[in-house]
Amino acid sequence: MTDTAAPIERTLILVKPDGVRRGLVGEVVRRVEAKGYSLVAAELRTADDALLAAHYAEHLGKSFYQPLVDFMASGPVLAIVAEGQRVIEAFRLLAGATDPTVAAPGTIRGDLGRDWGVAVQQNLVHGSDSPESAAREIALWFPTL
Ligand code: D4T
Repeated sequence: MTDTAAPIERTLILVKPDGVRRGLVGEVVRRVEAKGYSLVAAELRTADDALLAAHYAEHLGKSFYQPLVDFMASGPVLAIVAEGQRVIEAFRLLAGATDPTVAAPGTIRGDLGRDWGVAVQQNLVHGSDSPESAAREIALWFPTL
């Protein structure tokens, strides 16, 4: 069996409003770069309702949808496109489990996150979960890329 080279991928990373408020932008970027991935784009911006509705369309109708959208619009996020072989999978592992209280130590959420009263809402970062999600999310956040 031949081992073929993995294709170069791109993923959308968001440092959520809690991460920006806590001054953790540099720490998240440091971990992405230290792991060996390249930044393709980065922009600090406050997302509007239309962007968040599109980004979180899969969660529409869930009990946590509106509180999540309100939280995500509560301040600026750092939107990043990062690139490299298997970066989608790798950033999900760097981020750790959705619930920061139980996310493994060593991960962004596990090292830096906790339950502040809304168990899994303020979990510092988002990362695309598949190549299809990455393409959809990058087109939403960086339509000119
Ligand atoms: P994201 O999409 O932000 O990288 O998170 P995950 O992939 O780890 O988790 P998710 O899609 O299940 O949830 C998306 C987003 O919704 C928030 N959330 C989630 C919430 O506020 N309450 C909840 O009960 C759940 C399940 C956190 C992340």
